[in-house]
Amino acid sequence: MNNSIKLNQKNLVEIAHKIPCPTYDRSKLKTGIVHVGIGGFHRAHEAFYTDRLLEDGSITDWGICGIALLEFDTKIYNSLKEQDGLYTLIIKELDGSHTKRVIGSIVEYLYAPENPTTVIEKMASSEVKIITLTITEGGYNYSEATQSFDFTNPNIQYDLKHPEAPKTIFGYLTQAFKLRKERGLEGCTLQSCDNIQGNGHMAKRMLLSYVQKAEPELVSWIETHVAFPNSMVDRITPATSAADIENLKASSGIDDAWPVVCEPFKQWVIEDDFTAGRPAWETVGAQFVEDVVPYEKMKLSLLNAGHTVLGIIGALMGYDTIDESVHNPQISAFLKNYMDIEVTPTLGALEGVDLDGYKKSLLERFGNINIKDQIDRICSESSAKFPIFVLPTVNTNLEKKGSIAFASLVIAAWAMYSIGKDENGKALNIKDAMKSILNEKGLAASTGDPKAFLEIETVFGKLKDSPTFVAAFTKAYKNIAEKGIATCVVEQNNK
Ligand code: CS2
Repeated sequence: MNNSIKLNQKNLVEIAHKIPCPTYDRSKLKTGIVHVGIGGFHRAHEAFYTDRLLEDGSITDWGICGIALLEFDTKIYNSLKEQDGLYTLIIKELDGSHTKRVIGSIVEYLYAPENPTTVIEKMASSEVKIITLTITEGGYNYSEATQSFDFTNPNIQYDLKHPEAPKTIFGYLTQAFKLRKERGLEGCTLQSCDNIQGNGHMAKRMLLSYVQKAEPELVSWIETHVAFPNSMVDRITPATSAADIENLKASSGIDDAWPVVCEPFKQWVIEDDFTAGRPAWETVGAQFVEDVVPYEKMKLSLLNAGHTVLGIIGALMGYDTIDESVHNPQISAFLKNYMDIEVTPTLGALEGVDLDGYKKSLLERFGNINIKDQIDRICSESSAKFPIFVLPTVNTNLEKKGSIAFASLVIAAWAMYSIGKDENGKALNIKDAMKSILNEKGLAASTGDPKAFLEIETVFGKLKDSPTFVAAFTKAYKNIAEKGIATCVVEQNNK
């Protein structure tokens, strides 16, 4: 369409004739939140909830400043900048229809690699009450091998030497909190919105490990002035495709460089522990609870692990999207068995949660044919995901002498996947910070010594020392090598 309108603040009045737009006065908003990591997920989740809240009218102090920390985020940052922080959220409903809205809650945006001082000042500004994070599982710099902060990371080493122009979130937060302390300002809340169990605890532990080395005298200030609430976040947000951008143009006449697409379902469960106030997100559907850890555990070990199961097995079989994978009845039966036989017994009591209903709804969400969630996206950074989504279940079952057969098959499939080809010989697009070591160990495993893959200690920790696990993994690996993954899935279902 030639006569599409560019999405920006100036054109908003006109765009509002096409799809719903913010009706609140964005120029009056104060920036109460700094958010690090402005990918699709944040914009489908926290920014969405906050936009709804702002739409309610009287609230003006919770605008968001979005920070692109990595060079990887340059494109998203540029589109936000061009569009005055505005973007379209496209909710892909189960019936195939699209619900669209322009989201206005991101009112400032900064690109850290070019402007570290401005970012640090923003985080230290007295107006900012909450710093939220979606820096991904790997962003916390936790090593499974040492069960602690990974000081060998070259970027961390860099930050220790260049505190004024850091690269990692830890360097930024340390400088910002140092300024707050020096200026006698109040503390703020650091809220992780990543898929990690006890994400607030993890954020606190990792930050304090870094600060202990970089600025030891800041540790006690942080301990008394910064709250770290845990939270469980959920909304499936596939990567935006070129077709999504074109469809928006064709259907609504809006030219948006980076709309965000997501499923209708959303959930946000947060511990009510905030240092300097918070938005009333509960009025727009978030839940505040005392202990979020059981909810997180349920979500990570069922939804996220479920994704990983569908992604890795589906990738080997040559599927491109999660819905294709789950519509293979043997794969969905496998996933259901994994959830019932291996995960459910590890979950313990979950008050007020209908677990069967939850698992059933997951299969429906995964099967949404309109979402087309990319298997590439799901399998990306598997080296950071397995230790959080799948391996805790294996460890608990090893302790309780429960079944580990389903998980072992998935881990063995991951070893195959790491070689870089699916079972039809097609190249896999592996995106992983540990890609080269995965590939190296994956190849070593394929030359007669499957357990070589388990030597990646930052991922597997001590699992290679468990004879039960090594035996289950080796058996699964050999079976896949001999019969192919599809047959193994069927055989495992029939056991
Ligand atoms: C996915 C998540 O990245 C992954 O592996 O499981 O992005 C998932 O889609 C979200 O956590 C849904 O809330």
